[in-house]
Amino acid sequence: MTAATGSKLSDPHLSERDPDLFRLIQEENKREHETMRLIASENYASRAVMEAAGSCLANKYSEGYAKKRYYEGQAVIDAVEELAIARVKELFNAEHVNVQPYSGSPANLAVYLAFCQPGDTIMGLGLPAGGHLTHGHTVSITGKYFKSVPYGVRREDHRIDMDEVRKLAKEHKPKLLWCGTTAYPRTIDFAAFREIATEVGAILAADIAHISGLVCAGVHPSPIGIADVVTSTTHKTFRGPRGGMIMCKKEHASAIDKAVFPGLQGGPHNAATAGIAVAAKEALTPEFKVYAKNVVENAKALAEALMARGFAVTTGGTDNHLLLIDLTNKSVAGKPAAQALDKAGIVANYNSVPFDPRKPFDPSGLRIGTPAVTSRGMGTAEMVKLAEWVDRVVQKHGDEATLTAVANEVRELCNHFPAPGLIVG
Ligand code: DSN
Repeated sequence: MTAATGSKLSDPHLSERDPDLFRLIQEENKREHETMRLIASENYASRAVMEAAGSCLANKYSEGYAKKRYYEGQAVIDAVEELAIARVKELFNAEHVNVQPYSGSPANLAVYLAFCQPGDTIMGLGLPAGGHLTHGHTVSITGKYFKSVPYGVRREDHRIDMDEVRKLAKEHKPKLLWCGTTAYPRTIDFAAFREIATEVGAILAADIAHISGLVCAGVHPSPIGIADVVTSTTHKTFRGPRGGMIMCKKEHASAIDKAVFPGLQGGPHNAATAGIAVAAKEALTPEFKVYAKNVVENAKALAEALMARGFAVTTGGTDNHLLLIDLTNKSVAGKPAAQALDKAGIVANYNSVPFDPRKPFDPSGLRIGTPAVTSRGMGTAEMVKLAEWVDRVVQKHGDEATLTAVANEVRELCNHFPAPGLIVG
């Protein structure tokens, strides 16, 4: 029998180990640099966030919570998680914080697990009106395992219909009432939702995934202290790594923590936790407050410039980081418009508009958000230019020469606004 001899694994850089993948990442880096990122849920995380999120912390398993783990070797991981929690608590003034959810959907599932039994009634903004799948949509587990009663927006102004919310809540007595949106350009009235939840004895959950960066910077009202529980992703306006977090009142801390682990998840993604800690540190700075204010100013400027060019912006404008354009008065629907814009270096997504007669896969609208371009330092002058490009592309969506010409102009502008976290050159 021969004894096994140890052999050291080779450990070259990615460019050498896997040139194919390296090339793909370079391609994406180039695309992200040369195009205008206008998907409302996307952003550029800073270099510091990316470094933390790509660190050796990803190697460690750490089921449980600080000082109560199931594996040894946790001194650093405990410190990282406690740092992330402390910073998020300070930022949002939250009583209790859990930073372990893998993303927004698992964070929302933890809320169901903490407060509901299968078959319970829940209420949320319907997807076609700007809600999220996990707020009870029929194709989601949350619409299959719970009795979901969606509320909507008013036909006349496309704003959330609080009278309808109250009427439905009184009639159906939900266990859980969601407020929170993915495609809604206006301020959410958390206090009005609180009143209704209290009247019917529901748990009020606020999903602030899209607006958490705006909330912690004070440019959107905060649901902390109003809602029983608040969930968020960490990579949208918050500018962190892909991840999720839950904030709640102390009385719900144990139910939420148990729901996340061991209820739903195994070991937390510790490198993501570290990225959240860095993002929270960044969000505590005056610079971030200016950033968040600029996100909203840019969205408003873009909405104004588009409306001046005859675009129908739903609700007549925006209070937050996004706008929804209804293209019904144009010669092109949402999907072909989004595809033409993509070819022109303007990356947004097609989206249903309220009461959309078209199907979700081929809807009437476009959703455009300003978080990422604002991270590059673009301002209202660039938004006016962007509106002109959108107009040109929508008018000439079938004309390849126009799309190429706009893409060249977009690239030229982007060269003046390097994005955080990317390697340029
Ligand atoms: N995918 C996100 C968005 O684009 O709004 C929601 O989860």
